[in-house]
Amino acid sequence: MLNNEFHISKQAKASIISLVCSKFPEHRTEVETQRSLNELRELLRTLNIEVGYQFIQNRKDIDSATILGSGKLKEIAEKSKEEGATLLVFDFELTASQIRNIRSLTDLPVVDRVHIILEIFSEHARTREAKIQIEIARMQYVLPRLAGFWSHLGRQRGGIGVRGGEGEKQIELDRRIIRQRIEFLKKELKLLAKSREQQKKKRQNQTMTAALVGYTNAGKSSIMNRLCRINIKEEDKLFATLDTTFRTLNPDTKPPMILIDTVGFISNLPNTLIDGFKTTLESALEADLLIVVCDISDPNYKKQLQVTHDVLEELGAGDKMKISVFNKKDLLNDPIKAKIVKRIHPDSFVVSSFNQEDMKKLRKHIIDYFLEQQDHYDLFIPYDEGAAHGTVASHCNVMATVNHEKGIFYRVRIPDFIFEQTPLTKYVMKPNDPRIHHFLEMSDSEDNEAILSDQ
Ligand SMILES: Nc1nc2c(ncn2[C@@H]2O[C@H](COP(=O)(O)OP(=O)(O)OP(=O)(O)O)[C@@H](O)[C@H]2O)c(=O)[nH]1
Ligand SMILES: [Mg+2]
Repeated sequence: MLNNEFHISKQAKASIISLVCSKFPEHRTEVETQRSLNELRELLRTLNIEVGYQFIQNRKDIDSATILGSGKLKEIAEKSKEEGATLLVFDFELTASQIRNIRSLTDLPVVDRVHIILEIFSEHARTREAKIQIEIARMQYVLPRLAGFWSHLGRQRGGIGVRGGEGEKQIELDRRIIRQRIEFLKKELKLLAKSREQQKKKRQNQTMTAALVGYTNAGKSSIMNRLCRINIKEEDKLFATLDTTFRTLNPDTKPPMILIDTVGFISNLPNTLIDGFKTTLESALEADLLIVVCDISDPNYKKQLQVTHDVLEELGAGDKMKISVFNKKDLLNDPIKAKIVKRIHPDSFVVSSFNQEDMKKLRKHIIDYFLEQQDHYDLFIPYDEGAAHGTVASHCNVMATVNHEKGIFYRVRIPDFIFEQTPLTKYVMKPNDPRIHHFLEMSDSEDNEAILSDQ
């Protein structure tokens, strides 16, 4: 029904349209406008929609009825039709009446950037929760714009348009159906959220989590794949990932370390989607560590990084512990750029997810970070206490071991709330025990190689 009818036809050829206007955020200068249009091209490429002409108008003020001037819009329509374009895509959000007005001036279907993003999201959603969130967002977007859509649809259906009274009645009916559907979906979403909450409680205190966040196409899923050696969809398309995915970074650590892959950010993310994805992102934002991934080869990487930090701030994750990862260094023509970035962000990693050495270093850094968060304990366990040795193996991260004639010395790292639940407390050596220094000298000290060894 409605749900299918509001999808954009993939056979469309689109003209893309924007403006430069000092009063219009994100479109104040030619550079900003062009940057955003390039991104719109990528969004359309992701949908396999061909892009024809690009039009930009310089304006002092915005025309509230049509944004661009009516003369310009007529010219755009003429040229677009000549070229065989069947769709006008505006690189900013349009209101219902603006869509209607532009449509009647140009006699071509009109969609905006938000509609395109929603279209991509609805194609890429995989889990039930993501699908519902997108359907709600789409319907909330469609609801006020229904009249505009109806006139397209009337034409598409019978080629004769919709007669006044009949159309209005139908619109009212559609509105009611959509509102009921939104209510129904919201209830379903609540139920799903409840079960996710229960799963989260189960995970809490049993795992350490790091979430990969960042602009769309930065390489989050690729890094996740390399770090966990698994296979998550990675594609040169915007918004390849829409569902939060959990994977074990290292099954050998205690508790296990989990990496989370998340949906990518984009500038001007539609508000309806920010709300919808807050729930999906929430589990990621509760992670102990955020790994902020940025595509350093993109000329707009600074802007992308800014958007990422702004969205994190908006989601209340501004103060979380973060590691910055600048990815795709292999695509840099000028190696100086990597050095400059490293100087500005001294604690960051400049990597390529294709480079094994880089991924190994990053993985070690994340694991070390988690281990350093844990308390260390020095234990001495006599040989005949078999159960205790078993507990060390099953519950602790063993950083060093030394065999002695009476037993085994262990230096372990383990969160205190877990350690206190084990029967190991009675084997803890006093901090000033002179044997500790001696044992540590004999061992390779805090060598994490065992924990880092390939899975
Ligand atoms: N040259 C190069 N390409 C990379 C690198 N890392 C990832 N890519 C490519 O960049 C594209 C996007 O990668 P993804 O891992 O899907 O990006 P993502 O951040 O998960 O994107 P979304 O899920 O859309 O938010 C894919 O075509 C990857 O193969 C890299 O280090 N160098
Ligand atoms: Mg991804």
